[in-house]
Amino acid sequence: MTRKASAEACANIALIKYWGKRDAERHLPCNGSISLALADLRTVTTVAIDPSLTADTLALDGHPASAAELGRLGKVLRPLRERAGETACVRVESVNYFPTAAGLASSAAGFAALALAAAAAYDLTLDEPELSRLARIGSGSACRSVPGGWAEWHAGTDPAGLDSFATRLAPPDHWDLRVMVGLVATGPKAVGSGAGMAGTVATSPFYAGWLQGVAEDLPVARAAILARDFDTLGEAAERSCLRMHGSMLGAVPPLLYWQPATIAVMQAVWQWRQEGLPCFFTIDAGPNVKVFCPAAVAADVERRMKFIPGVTGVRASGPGQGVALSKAHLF
Ligand code: 2P0
Repeated sequence: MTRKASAEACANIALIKYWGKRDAERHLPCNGSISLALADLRTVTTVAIDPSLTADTLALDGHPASAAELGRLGKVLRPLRERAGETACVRVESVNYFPTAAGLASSAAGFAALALAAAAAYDLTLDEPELSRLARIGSGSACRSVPGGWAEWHAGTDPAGLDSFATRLAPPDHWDLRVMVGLVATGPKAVGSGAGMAGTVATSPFYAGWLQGVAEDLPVARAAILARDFDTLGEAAERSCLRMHGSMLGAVPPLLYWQPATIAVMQAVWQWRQEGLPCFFTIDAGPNVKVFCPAAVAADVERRMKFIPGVTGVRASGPGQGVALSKAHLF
């Protein structure tokens, strides 16, 4: 008999960024980070335990996964199998409802959904910190998609990562901000974030400054979210983004994810703020720019972004929920 479960999770956008690992195998970060889950950038993952299989299978948006992706799947499944006393293989399908591998953190939603769906398929009940740690083993930022809403990933100090998981700072309806994902490129990027982080930690003289700045920005952003202080949060988020990218520029070889259109959006956002439009940007390990603003001005920001040359699309999203089981199986 095949046991099957599906789960749905949202991507998340880091406002205070995660950049650099103290343990690459376990995805243990050098610094804490703070994020907002995005309701409209979702992944659905179905896991079926199938004793007739001789190896795990994984399909991403209908395509067979690479060996590296299967390796990450195995890392997440291993602790669940040990705990459940199971050896049977699984068939996994995951569908993203947004462009993958373009700095939109599709792996975050995917591994959060995988952790819950796989635990449910193996008939295990994990509490939220356990699920968050499990999702982190697949992809670091995935741990923040488990609680969803406004979330903080605690870097932790435990070598095994027991204290490195995300908790919810506030529910999605705490503050009705909008995030506009400005699409600059949708193809896969040349340097993945894992390699980018490793190069920055190992070679950038700016990395120590990055860590010092993030330690100062975390309490500022946390308090600004709780107080719904938009300008303070926005300033901290832009600072975090720019310092993260600055640390990459100091790496050997240097790492630059921006395209001309990335910079055009950044400069437009600064101009719009001067004109009185409340909005800030943030950029992950890719060329796309996310602009966030209060819901009341979202339509104006979206319209303006679409006019910027090189921006090929804008995907608007409000705050999203944490990971949840879904009755809609993919197969
Ligand atoms: C973040 N990024 O905080 C940062 C900002 C990109 C820039 O987390 O190697 O896919 O799986 O731990 O989580 C993207 O990196 O990396 C990321 P792994 P992940 O969202």
